[in-house]
Amino acid sequence: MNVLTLRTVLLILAILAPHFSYSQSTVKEGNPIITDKFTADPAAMVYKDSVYLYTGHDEAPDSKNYYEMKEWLVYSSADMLSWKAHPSPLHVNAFQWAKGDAWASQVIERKGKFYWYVAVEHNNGGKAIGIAVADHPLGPFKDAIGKALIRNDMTTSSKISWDDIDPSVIIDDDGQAYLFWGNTACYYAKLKENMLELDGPIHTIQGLPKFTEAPWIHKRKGWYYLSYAVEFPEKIAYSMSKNINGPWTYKGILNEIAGNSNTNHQSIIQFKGKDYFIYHNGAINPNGGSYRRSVCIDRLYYNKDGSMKKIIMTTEGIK
Ligand code: FUB
Repeated sequence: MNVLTLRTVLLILAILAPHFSYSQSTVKEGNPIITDKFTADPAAMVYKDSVYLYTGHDEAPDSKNYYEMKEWLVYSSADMLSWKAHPSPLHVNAFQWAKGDAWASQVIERKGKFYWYVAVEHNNGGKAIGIAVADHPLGPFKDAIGKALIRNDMTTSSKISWDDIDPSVIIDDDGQAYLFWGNTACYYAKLKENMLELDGPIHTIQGLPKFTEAPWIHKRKGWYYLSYAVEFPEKIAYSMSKNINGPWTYKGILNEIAGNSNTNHQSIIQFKGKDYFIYHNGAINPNGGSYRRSVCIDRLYYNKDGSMKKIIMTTEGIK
């Protein structure tokens, strides 16, 4: 085999590897759903007959009281109970313009491509939002634009350097895509059809009392829901609107403080007719906590008027 052929074979194997090499397949009852690693900032995507659960990876040693996050993880399930762990599809080193901090993220599909919006620390300082792209939900993902989509100098409503984190993305029924994100100020902007460029100005959202971070945008039966973390330690609250541009009406607390974790970071999906609230706590003993977090899932229920019932966090999880 000559060098060129060998290189081609190795490249094909690298591309196919994520689809065949499952490192773990578990049917585990109860919360947290993953116990062999610390997982945080869940963002679930329903695609065809499966749910793909993208998470951050808390790697801080027990002695460290701050985030240590270098890569993102992905799990898949056809029933929300049995989760397959796949090789990490994205490392922060994929973004040459970033120097670390693989923080919260969300993946969305458009026309057979998968766009992964991630928060990282920019080489020039301040948090920023990048985009990775792939042809399959399990990757391989690569930097889609070779630079940050959102930089700290592009947003001025909050003076802190970490206000450009926690991206959440939606494609509305008319095909218009929107990106939401923020910390202490909540921002949103339209995305072009290519999902790689902003399509207009960045707006700062009003009507989200005590907004801290972690916006998650979803739509159901003509209502837009913007859930987000409030205060610190964080609870999850939400606002509703009939228009994605607002005005937003505050609807109250959706989830209480998640035990011994300062953060809670929710993802909301409907899958096979049931609604789920996915979040993290610090429940793995003995070292779980704010910087060694674990993803949990509980059921979400709506009232007849479209508002959401308060989440009951359980150790039993879903059945
Ligand atoms: O994981 C790092 C940060 O903690 C996230 O960006 C926030 O949402 C909080 O969960």
